[in-house]
Order: sequence, then structure tokens, then C-alpha cells
Amino acid sequence: MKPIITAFECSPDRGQGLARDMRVRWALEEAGQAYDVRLVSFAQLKQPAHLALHPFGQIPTYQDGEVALFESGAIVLHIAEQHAGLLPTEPAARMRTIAWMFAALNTVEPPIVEHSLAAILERDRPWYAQRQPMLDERAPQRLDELSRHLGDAPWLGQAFSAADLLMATVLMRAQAGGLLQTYPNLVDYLARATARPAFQRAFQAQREVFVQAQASAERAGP
Ligand code: GTB
Repeated sequence: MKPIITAFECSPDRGQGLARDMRVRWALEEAGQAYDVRLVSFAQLKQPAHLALHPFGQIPTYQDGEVALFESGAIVLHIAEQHAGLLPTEPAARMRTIAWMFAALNTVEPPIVEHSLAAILERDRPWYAQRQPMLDERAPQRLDELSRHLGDAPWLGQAFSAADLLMATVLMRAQAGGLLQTYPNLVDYLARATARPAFQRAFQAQREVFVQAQASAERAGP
């Protein structure tokens, strides 16, 4: 049986690959695991059927037999545990890779997301001008540290892993927010990751959903 994931029926990122089902699609593609996608509207996210799968009413979710998961990081970890190639087999290296998965989502992603959300959602709030300089400092601080750690290495560990997959999706968000261009090694790292055929397949599949949604909105007219 194929796993079923959920994704936006019409993603607000307009097919840029920024919604978090991208991580799950990419991991499944790296694993060579076929999957089905159930598209959900914003209204459906908050209805009981979806809340039973995701307590916070979000995408992505993952169902495979007895396994029902939410949180993109947990889903990617589950896929990496089930298939060879996304986690080292040697225990210490495997655990360090998992630590980097947490670092991508817990340490690097929050200031980047906060930076881009503030610019979109809080621009007309009275405190925006005071808060933004703080956010402008926090996101680059993490990117500085990551850039220094990575240096000239191609990947975070010995080989591409689930940690690079998650970190790359976080850096896509940084790039979209104009935060990445001053870090040539991170730009190269992201380009290396997104050149992978598995990423390209996942990206095209997610983009196709947006293209189809646009076409049907145009057919429906104003
Ligand atoms: N921690 C959870 C995870 O990693 O799975 C976060 C999941 C999450 O944020 N899901 C978002 C969602 O369902 C979609 S991905 N939001 C609907 C809601 O909360 O009601 C976040 C996202 C949304 C839009 C863009 N964009 O337009 O660029 C990028 C990322």
C-alpha cells in the first residue's frame, strides 16, 4: 500500500516549493517510495476529519497502514528510518544526523520563518519598525554559524542525508526572503541539494498542483 500525504489544494507560495509537504515529497522520492497525495483546502484543514490527523489543522500529514503522523520532521525521520540512504547506519553518525535534523527545524528555521512572516503579516503594525531590526540580526546570526560550520564541505555529514534535506528546505525559505546571497557556500550547498533528481521530481509534482489549481480557477472565471 502506498503512503498518503496531504498538501495544499492551492499553495500560497504559488508553486515555489516552500510549503512543508515539499520535504516529505522529497524524502519519499529519495527513498524511491511511490505515494499518493490528498489535496486539502484551508477550510478542510480546520474540519474534524483533518483535525483527527493533525491536531493543529495543518499540512503535511502522512498515513501508511497503522502509522499516522504529522510534523514534517517526524515524517521525514520515519521515511529515513524505513528506507536506506537518508541516515548513516553507524550509530554515532546516525544520531548526529538526527541532531542536525533537529537543528535545522529547531535552531535554524525559526528565526528565518519569523523574519519572513513579520515582513508579510506585521508590516503595518505600530511596533514593526522597532522589532524588525532585531529579526534582521537573528536570522543572519544562525546563517553565519551554519556557513562557518559547513565551510567547504558538500554536506553536513559524510554523505547527503535527511539532515541536508531538511536544512536545504529551510535555506529555500531563507533564499526566498533574500537572506542567503551573502553566504556563497550556503548558496552552493542549496544548489547542490536542489539539483538532486529526487528534489526535482518532488518540486515538479508540487508545482503541478499549483499549475492545475490556477488553470481551474481561470476556467471558473471571476
Ligand atoms: N511544524 C509543522 C511541520 O513542520 O509540519 C508546521 C506545518 C505548517 O506550518 N504547515 C503550514 C499550514 O498548514 C503549511 S507549510 N498552514 C495552514 C494553517 O496553519 O492554517 C508553511 C508555509 C505556508 C506558506 C508558505 N508560503 O506561502 O511561502 C510557506 C510555508
